[in-house]
Amino acid sequence: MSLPENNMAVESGLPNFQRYINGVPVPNGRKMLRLREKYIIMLVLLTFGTVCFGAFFFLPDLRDRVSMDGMRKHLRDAGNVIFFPHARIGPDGLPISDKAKILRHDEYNIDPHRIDDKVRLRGKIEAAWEQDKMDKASLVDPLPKGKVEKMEINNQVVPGDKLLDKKNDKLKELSNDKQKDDKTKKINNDDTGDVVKMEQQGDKSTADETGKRRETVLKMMRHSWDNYETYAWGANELRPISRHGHASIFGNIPLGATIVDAIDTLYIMGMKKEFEKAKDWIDKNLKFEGSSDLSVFETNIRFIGGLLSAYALSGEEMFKNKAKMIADKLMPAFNTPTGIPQSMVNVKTGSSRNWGWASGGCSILSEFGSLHLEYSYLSQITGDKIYMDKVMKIRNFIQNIEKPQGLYPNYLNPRTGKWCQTHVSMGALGDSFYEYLLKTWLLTGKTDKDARTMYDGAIQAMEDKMLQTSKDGLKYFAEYKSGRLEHKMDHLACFSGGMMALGANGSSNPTKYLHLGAEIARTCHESYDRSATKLGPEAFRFDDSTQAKATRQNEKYYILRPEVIETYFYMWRLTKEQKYRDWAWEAVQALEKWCRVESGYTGIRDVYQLNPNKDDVQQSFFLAETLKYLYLIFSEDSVIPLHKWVFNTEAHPLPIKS
Ligand code: DMJ
Repeated sequence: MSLPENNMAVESGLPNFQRYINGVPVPNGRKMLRLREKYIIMLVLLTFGTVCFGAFFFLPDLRDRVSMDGMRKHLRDAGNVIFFPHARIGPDGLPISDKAKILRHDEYNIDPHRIDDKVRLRGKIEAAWEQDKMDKASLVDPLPKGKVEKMEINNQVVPGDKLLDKKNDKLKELSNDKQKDDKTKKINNDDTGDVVKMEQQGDKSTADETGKRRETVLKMMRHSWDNYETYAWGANELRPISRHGHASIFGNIPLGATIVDAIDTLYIMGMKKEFEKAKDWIDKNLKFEGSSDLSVFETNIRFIGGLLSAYALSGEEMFKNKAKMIADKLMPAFNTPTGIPQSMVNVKTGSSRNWGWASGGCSILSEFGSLHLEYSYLSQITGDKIYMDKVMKIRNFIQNIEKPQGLYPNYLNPRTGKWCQTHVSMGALGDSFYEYLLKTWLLTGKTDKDARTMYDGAIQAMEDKMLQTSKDGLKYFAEYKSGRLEHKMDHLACFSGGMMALGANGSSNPTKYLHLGAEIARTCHESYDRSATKLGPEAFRFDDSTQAKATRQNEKYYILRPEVIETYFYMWRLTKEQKYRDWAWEAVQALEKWCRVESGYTGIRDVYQLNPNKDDVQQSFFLAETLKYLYLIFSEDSVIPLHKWVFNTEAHPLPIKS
């Protein structure tokens, strides 16, 4: 049987490159490529070229870091984490797999300081609690219990022994006497009958208006607190719309994060009944015994900071003991060759680790750099130097290693002691490191000169490399990424206006830094003013067509953050320009309009939309920071005076060492 003509390959048993289409042989022998084939080849070459170009210019980490030797070290240092990555935990405390979605660092509702979600986590007021009602006047010029040598109250020097012996009565008496002299006006708080001291300065109308604004903030605090108490007592945070507890960054163990974070605000606002209830809960329930990985940074700034502040304000030993108990549980994090702590500790097992996403398991600058205030104060009040030793080891290490162009990158490997990349930020991942250098200098009564020197050097480098002026004249700190700038400023970075102003005194050029603080405040105010809700986005950008506005959907949310208001607070205290009080009042009105719900306050998903969707989370820092700074803006300077107190990064005041 003859084979069909078109089956020559089978016939000969040899390969043949004859092609057939529908059984019909396609003639061989064509020498030229068809036009379509040429286009395909060109397209392939073009794609290849684009990928190479992109890899070189847009992946600076790779360009900087990829070498066989580097790769070998990276694999060695990563240990088994690289093969068995830890489960990542979502903001509600559930493993990400349970959420059936991927959490990204900048995803909506993720605080970059909360790590994996980013994620994402600061004399006492020796005024006594009055037996029947809280007299706000007794909050004047507070000092820490047992540490007072002498105290100046309204220009009178009072010896420490007198204060200690008759502390509350004496303070109240002195304050009240002075108030009478000054014809200080008092008004009744309609909720409780508590007495709030009015302005001593300015004309009557200013005083009245400011007093009303302060009352409004007090009512906001009551609304937040009462609803937390009603619907989420003992849980970490409140879900104000669904009306139940929210696990938060601290996972499913109910640690009462809101109670501890807010307790000093309750004290400062004179909410005595609530303070006592919070104190009782902490005394009986705050144990930190569950098995959960906790962020060392967030636990420090919110829990240890909150407890230390409550101790400094009230003198109650219980707060100090609780702070020490928690700090002791975090100790395993510091067991690294460099002393740079890891990000998380399991308080039950004592195991510690870093976030997998953090540049391959590195420690984060803003986290290990934001322990110094709390740990040094804890050593001071307990007499145990172990806490101070831990933070001094971090300090010495950072001080001695090489800084690329004077800058401090966001990630550091705690095993090798090398920077993990060269991204630098005044916002997420960097921010409070700089803040703590300055504030450590202040907390030590300006004796820790190394801290000041490091602060000045870091700020100078950031000014040189990152400080920008937009087309319409707004100053902002861009993000520095391996020599290139990303023209974006985080809401978090807006704290830097206040920091610049606070650091002006003691700098080489006080006028310049006070002015820079004012400029950053203006920029951040613009980011609020340019939105429909008059609240600011999570991050805003600058380019040819955009100035101080968010351009990406996942940067348009507002989660009750404090940083812009924090800067208004410092600018008000340091300049006394009325506009800062007015800007703060704008924020109050916007919060009332868009974030207040029947059972508390919620974040919103898009500041550029009227009637925005809500995230149903009342963050604990709203009570700890946002409301506290608002209250202080509308109070006299003698309520937490800046020459006696330093706020940690969660707005928890600690007394300056005299
Ligand atoms: C707070 O927990 C602290 O202010 C921290 O330093 C940064 N992020 C939040 C509030 O936005």
